[in-house]
Amino acid sequence: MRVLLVHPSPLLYSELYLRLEPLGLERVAAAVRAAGHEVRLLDLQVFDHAEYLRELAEWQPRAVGFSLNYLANVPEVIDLAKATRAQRPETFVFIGGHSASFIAAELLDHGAGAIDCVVRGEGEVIAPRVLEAIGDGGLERLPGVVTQRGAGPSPTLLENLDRHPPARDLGRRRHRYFLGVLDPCASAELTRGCPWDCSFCSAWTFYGRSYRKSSPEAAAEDLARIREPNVFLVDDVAFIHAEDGFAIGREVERRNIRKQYYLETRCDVLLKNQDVFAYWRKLGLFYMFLGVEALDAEALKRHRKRVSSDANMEALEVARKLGLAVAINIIADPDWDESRFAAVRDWALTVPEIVHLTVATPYPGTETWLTETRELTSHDYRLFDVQHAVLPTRLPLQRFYEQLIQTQAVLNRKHLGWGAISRYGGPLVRALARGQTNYLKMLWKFSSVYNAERQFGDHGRPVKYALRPRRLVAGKPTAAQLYVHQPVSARKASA
Ligand code: B12
Ligand code: SF4
Repeated sequence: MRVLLVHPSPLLYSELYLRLEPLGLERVAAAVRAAGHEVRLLDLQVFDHAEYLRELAEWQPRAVGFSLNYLANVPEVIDLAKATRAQRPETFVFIGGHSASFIAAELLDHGAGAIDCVVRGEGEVIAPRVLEAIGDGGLERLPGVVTQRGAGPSPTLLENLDRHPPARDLGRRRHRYFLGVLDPCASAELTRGCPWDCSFCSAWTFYGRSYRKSSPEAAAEDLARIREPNVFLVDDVAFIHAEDGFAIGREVERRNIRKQYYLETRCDVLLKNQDVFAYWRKLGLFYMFLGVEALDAEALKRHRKRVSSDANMEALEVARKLGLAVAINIIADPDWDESRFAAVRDWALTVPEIVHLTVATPYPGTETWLTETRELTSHDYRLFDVQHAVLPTRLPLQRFYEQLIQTQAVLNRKHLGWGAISRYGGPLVRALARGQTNYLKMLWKFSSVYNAERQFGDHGRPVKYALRPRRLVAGKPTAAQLYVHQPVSARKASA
């Protein structure tokens, strides 16, 4: 059957720093294609809604699957599902992805009959089974599948990450994918999952705190297939186990694959496994993101980061010695006043790293969603993008945004505008020589994207779809309340 897989539009972030291929959807596409279906992929980060509706009318897919990793995309995806149903009532509509997995029932409610099912958890194994079951009435018995009639058992994890490498050939307008100066940039996955349990994050609750790896051969084979000169390694925490990083690296070296890489990791992992990062530096590692999150011990404890401030600073030193470009993130709490913002600005200006600020946001699927006692000030999905405050601010809201933007603007001077030209002149010239202008276009865009008035104004928009109110839990949340894929210990206990 004809299956169209769709990724929604970009959020605030992607208007400026990056735009990346929908890797998860490409893996689902590979699995669906392997099951014998004809598959197309449409990424609304680089196509528009009119182009989607045209494809629907002209290609007439039997099924449309939407990827919903980001909560802020919920209203868009619901409206697209409704538009799909209105235009082609016989088309089967299903939704999967990270955020969808935590709010399956409420998506079906919002869809008011336009969504046939929501698929929780990893899509590679289950998506072909869903397509097979269309029309037989037994969808809700499949693992991870939720329909208006009920929900199947817990989703099952993909046993072998080597299966279904991403169908990158289905991507169109790939030249539009970039990550800062890495322009153009592809994405790849070497390992999946995270064994830590930070309170603000849902990567661990999604995968049941599991960790899986590709075989060195399959990982290198996948990198070898990539045509772009730059690769974003999307692993939640890169090189948790040094031996896995070395094994893949050796295979990359053996095949003489030359790329520039960006990856994300933890400071304690960098400290512990310096050798593997140094090795990958030789293989082309260029840019890395370190999840610092907070400068003080109290906030690190609240985030359950399990790392000390001293270790974070030591890791920055190590990254500098390795000659890596580093971006770090700090979580701004809505409770911050002017002096806290000023302290971050002062600190950030003393370090060479690129410092990002995101706003503390309880997401469904995180522990803070269940335990954060401050009331949410908004249930508008669109504001859940870590750039808006959905908890009460100590400062008047507009003043909070002014401080946030002022701080981001100061920090951004380092890597946007003329600051960037002086730092990244070489890579920029190389990108331009390849005809790539994504990075150049973003250099002077900061104030049109990040704008206190725009962000404040976003709170006044009429809300068509609202997030279901939370039910707080007393004490520690249970596995059933937290996880999409149940951790091995919980699976054993319920067996
Ligand atoms: C890579 C990544 C990005 C990339 C996105 C690339 C892209 N175009 O999709 C970039 C860097 C742009 C990004 C940005 C942001 N991200 Co991000 N990102 C990730 C990360 C680390 C990995 C995602 C990934 O590629 N995984 C590998 C692939 C194979 O898995 P997958 O995409 O989940 O797909 C699988 C399933 O979800 C499912 N599936 C997916 N789609 C579909 C569709 C169907 C039909 C089916 C059946 C199944 C299915 O099957 C796939 C295969 O198993 C996740 C963490 C995580 N572990 O998920 C955070 C994560 C998704 N990001 C998050 C956030 C908050 C953001 C930002 C808002 C802010 C920020 N600071 O990071 C921005 C805004 C994004 C935007 N749209 O503009 C949060 C999500 C919060 C939420 N609930 O909304 C996560 C969970 C991180 C976290 N720590 O909590 N991100
Ligand atoms: S923030 Fe990073 S280390 Fe913490 S749980 Fe999420 S992915 Fe793991």
